[in-house]
Amino acid sequence: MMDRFSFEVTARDGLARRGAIRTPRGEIRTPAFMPVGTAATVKAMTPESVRATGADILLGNTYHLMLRPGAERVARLGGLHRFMNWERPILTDSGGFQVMSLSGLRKLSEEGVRFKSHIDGSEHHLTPERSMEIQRLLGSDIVMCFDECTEFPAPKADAAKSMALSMRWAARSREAFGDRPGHALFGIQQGSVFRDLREESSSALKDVGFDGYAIGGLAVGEGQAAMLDVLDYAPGMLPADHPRYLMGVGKPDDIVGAVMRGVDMFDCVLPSRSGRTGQALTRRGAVNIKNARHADDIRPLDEDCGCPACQSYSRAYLHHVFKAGEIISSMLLTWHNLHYYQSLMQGLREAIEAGALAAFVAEFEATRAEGDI
Ligand code: PRF
Ligand code: ZN
Repeated sequence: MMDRFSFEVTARDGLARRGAIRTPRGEIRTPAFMPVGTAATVKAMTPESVRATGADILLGNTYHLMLRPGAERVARLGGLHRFMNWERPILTDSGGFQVMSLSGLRKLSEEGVRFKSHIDGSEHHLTPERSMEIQRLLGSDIVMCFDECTEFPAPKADAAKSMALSMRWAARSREAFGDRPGHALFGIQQGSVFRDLREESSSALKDVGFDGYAIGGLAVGEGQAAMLDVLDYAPGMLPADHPRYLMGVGKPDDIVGAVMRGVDMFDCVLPSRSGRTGQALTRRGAVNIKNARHADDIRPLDEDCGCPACQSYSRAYLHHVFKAGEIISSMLLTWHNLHYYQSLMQGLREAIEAGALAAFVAEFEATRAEGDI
């Protein structure tokens, strides 16, 4: 049925999958990268320009939007899609992760999390039920379960306790979400770097049953090698006929490694945030546009990039506008970075379709330099 949420794997190469998530608001080609639009904007970009980079879906945040401008207000204004002028799918994170990383005083209980806003110090309570309500008010297409991201490192007993709480919250999230045709609810696997906890978490989630399954609690300081060790087994614990989403990841090589291990969806602030701090991510590696050696360089960031920053501007100009603190610096570097991420995803999708992922990855690795180029 047209108005339902569905996922189809259309090609495989090793463990990697090429697929399509279909929603009433449009199709999401997987493997997919979701630009982060935390506060109802992908910073420094218009929605039209985000779409022009090739994005099929954005990520929004319960935590930020509940504090400002407020979920009930967004609902009165016609929902997040209309509010921010993005009519395609939106996935919203559930708030718990952002509470722990951003808010002031917070108190965790079985019920949920009490916390003080990082904006004005006001007091709030977030529970699985309230998180589901906020994400419904926003009009989110893909809703995330309310969970606790276990800190790293954590003793195994603590990781087990935290994971068990997240699994009870997942069941409450499922119950509160109800039946909403055309909208999806994703469970979130936790368990830190412990294989048996990851297994326990997956079976708890599968018992409840979700439309998609996320891998949470990674990219929290364990390092790439430890993350990839977990990804050697974690995706395989999740149902093959549903999308798998690795939350908050990552650098281009993290994404490539995770796609090879069977992950379908990603989000990360890296391309947008580093755009604003003067770092361009390219096929050949990172370019630090602040560096004085770019001041007289007439070349673009990347000769082979089709983005507006590379088509029409020199490194010298990008260096100048960054040093001068001009707004266009953030705009052009963010555009380039998001374009690079989306072209990487397109390359991965085409490689999987062609059964040529190994060659694509070899080329990806050979082209990249460590450090600044
Ligand atoms: N849980 C939620 N959001 C997240 C994470 C998580 O574990 C992570 C971990 N990298 C990023 N964002 N709900
Ligand atoms: Zn470019």
